[in-house]
Amino acid sequence: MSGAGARTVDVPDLVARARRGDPRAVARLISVVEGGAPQLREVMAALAPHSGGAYVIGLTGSPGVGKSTCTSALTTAYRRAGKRVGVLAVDPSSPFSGGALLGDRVRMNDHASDPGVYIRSMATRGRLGGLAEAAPQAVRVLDAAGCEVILVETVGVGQSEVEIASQADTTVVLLAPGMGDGIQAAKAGILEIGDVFVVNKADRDGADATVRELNHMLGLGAPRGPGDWRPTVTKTVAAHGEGVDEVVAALDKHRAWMEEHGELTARRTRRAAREIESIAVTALRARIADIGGDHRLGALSARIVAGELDPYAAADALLAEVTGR
Ligand SMILES: Nc1nc2c(ncn2[C@@H]2O[C@H](COP(=O)(O)OP(=O)(O)O)[C@@H](O)[C@H]2O)c(=O)[nH]1
Ligand SMILES: [Mg+2]
Repeated sequence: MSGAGARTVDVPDLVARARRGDPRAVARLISVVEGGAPQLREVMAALAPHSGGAYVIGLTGSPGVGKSTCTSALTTAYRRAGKRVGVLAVDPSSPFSGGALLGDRVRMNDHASDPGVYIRSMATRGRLGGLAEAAPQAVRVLDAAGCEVILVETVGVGQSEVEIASQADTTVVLLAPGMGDGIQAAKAGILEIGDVFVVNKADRDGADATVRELNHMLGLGAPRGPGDWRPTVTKTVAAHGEGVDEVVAALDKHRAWMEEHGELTARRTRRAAREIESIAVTALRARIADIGGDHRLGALSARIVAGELDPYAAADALLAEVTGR
């Protein structure tokens, strides 16, 4: 190996090892996709034939609601059912990334020593856009590595997190009693994205009221047809593993419903379409920069201001230059 030496990645070897369940190979592949390394394209091409087998579950909700605790409890439940589990924590304050109470860390350490569980937390790098782009690629790595269930934890506070949640096959929205969480949920638009709702911390006062409020608000939504999915609402005490089997049952039910109605493929197809578009738009921006975008834009803009050109014709001219047509 010469020149690029140390940074060169033997992609076919790495993919083969990841598929045999080597956690270091999985970690390396995720680092490649996360860092947008030169071999990102080669990695994605090598993974493509091996993806599509995983059931991707997104968990979202306000900080502190119990997403990490619930993710851990779900991991335990799926492991008991003999499934290989991948966990992707994109919550920067997540216990998976070490920012938690000792109890949470101990629980995750239990999973960390289990060869049937792969846990990865993703840095936001202070840029939500970067995160949104890398997360689906990291999911693909876990998928190709043979994880049958992938749990993706995200903070449900902004548009970007909502987008990440929408990259899952099934989206779980967590709420907790009190703190006006129900109203916050409506504001953040997460009522629309939830397939399975979980009222966690049911050991606290007001859980039943939150369930009622949630059911009421879900009932106010668009009228559903007879075959439509009706979001489920269950209570959990994730810290004690209570109610987790009911959540698993709700997830099974939602997955079965999606398969029966062609919704699983439809969702994945919509997701892929958005992903292609996003990659293409990013590539287009890069090419505009390559052809001296600022200069070209400046010249075209001056002609618009002078009344010689309209913005649509100017955009056409720019696109023609970029695409060579
Ligand atoms: N009382 C109670 N506390 C819980 C429950 N589930 C989680 N917690 C605690 O709530 C805190 C936040 O949980 P965490 O899973 O980190 O929330 P996240 O920020 O949504 O990931 C931790 O101290 C947990 O131990 C529960 O069901 N009941
Ligand atoms: Mg967390």
